[in-house]
Amino acid sequence: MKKHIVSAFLMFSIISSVCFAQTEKKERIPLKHGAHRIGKRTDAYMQRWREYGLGQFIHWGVYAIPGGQWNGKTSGGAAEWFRSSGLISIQEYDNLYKQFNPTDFDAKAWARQAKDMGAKYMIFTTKHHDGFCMWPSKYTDYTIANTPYKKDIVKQIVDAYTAEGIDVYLYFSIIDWSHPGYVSGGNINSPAIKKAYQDGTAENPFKTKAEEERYEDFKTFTRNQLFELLDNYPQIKGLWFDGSWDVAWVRNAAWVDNLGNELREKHPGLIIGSRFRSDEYGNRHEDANGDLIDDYDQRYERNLPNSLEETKGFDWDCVMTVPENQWGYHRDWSLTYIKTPYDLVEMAVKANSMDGNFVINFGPDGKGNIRPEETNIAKGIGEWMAVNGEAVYGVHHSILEKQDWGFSTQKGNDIYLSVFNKPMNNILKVKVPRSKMRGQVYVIENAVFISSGKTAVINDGGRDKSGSYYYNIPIPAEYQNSGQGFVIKVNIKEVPVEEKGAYQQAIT
Ligand code: FHN
Repeated sequence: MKKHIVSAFLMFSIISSVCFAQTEKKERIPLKHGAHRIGKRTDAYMQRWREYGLGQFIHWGVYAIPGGQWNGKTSGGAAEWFRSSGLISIQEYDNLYKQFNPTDFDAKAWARQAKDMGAKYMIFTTKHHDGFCMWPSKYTDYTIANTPYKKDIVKQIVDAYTAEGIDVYLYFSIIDWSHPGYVSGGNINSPAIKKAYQDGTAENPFKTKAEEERYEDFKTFTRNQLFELLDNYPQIKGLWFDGSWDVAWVRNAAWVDNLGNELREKHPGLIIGSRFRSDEYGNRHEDANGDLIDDYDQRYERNLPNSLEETKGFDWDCVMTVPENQWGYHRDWSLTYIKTPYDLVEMAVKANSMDGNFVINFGPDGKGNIRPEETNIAKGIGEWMAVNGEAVYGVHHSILEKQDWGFSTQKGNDIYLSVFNKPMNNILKVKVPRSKMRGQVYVIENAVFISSGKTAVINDGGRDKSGSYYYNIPIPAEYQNSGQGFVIKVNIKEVPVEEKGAYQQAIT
């Protein structure tokens, strides 16, 4: 008997120590340059950002002149990386600006097109990795001021888009191949480089003392340019950084962190995503404790998260190309699959259903024209947004679980069912979860097809073992072959329910 008591006690101790170990809180790593806030920003600027739903990205620079081709040869790589394609000499590339004369550029027409597409914010490349500045920076000669065109392109963009009510964010590349002090220490995203960096065995990116000193000049130059952008274009809402994976930049985490504070101090409300800086251990986006660095997660480039859980509750956006991987203008779009307006709308709503914004990239040509294919895409998306935009703007993820027919978003008690995979039987089965309140259930009331304003028929489909209700909504003929995603807006309500016996589990 005693033996049994002892072993029961032992078992209890083992179980409780295992449980304790499991629930024990992970020690937080003290960080000086990790996230400076746990949880989301709650101010009005960021609230506005959260409500955008859809944005436009524009990659434009001197790389638009070759457009991925040179001397009859075509690069399969990204057009904005053409300087490194091997098809053009560095010297030729670095002199392209002398021909940059985009006489067809009409910022107002671009802004109108973006507005008609339904974009609420836009991101413009002030300077890509080649270092060419689309504004007349006083800190370098490699700028628009020294082209035949001469006029400040950033100013025209900021003014025109702001006038259309579209918020502007300025893209700025940390990588700058044109600056003599710029040094690349490799990409911290590479596991081997990151490990070496953390072990202290990484090669010093600076080969000489002089190189290290020149990098200090580069830092000052970068800082000056950023302040110059904020001075010149005070209407902008945020800075969109790129290329900060560079180890030379990562090594300067403390300095970069301080720069971020200075920029925010100068420009209240400034929004900066997670591509600006790393913590002192080289962690980007999420710091060593898993907290988001800066205001929103910028990890989603050309891909979307698969679930709301994957986003970890962070604010985020996804930037998407129309071809597979072309941001700048590439003359030959036959190289990869080209997304259709349908694809892009579906991706946008998918992003919105997981609390993200979706940003579609455009790459105008060397004369300042948006290519006809992109104009058609903007038009197609705009037509859908004009009718169904309610399902995209100012919404958040809904209480419904992800269902096979598409995505759902929510605003107050309205849930938008965006249907992209219409069921073969033309009956939409909608699963509504049980309320978390005991004795209550969610019920759907009033369902409307938002493009026609017609009321949808809602048939009760019964409930399952979890207490979730099913509704069957017949899809009318006009939506059965429309070839487009459509939206049904339903109103959801919590009501008391009378329990009628338990569901019996299968006995197997
Ligand atoms: O190398 C760039 C690329 O050219 C493009 O600008 C994208 C946009 O997010 N960012 C970099 C790759 O992540």
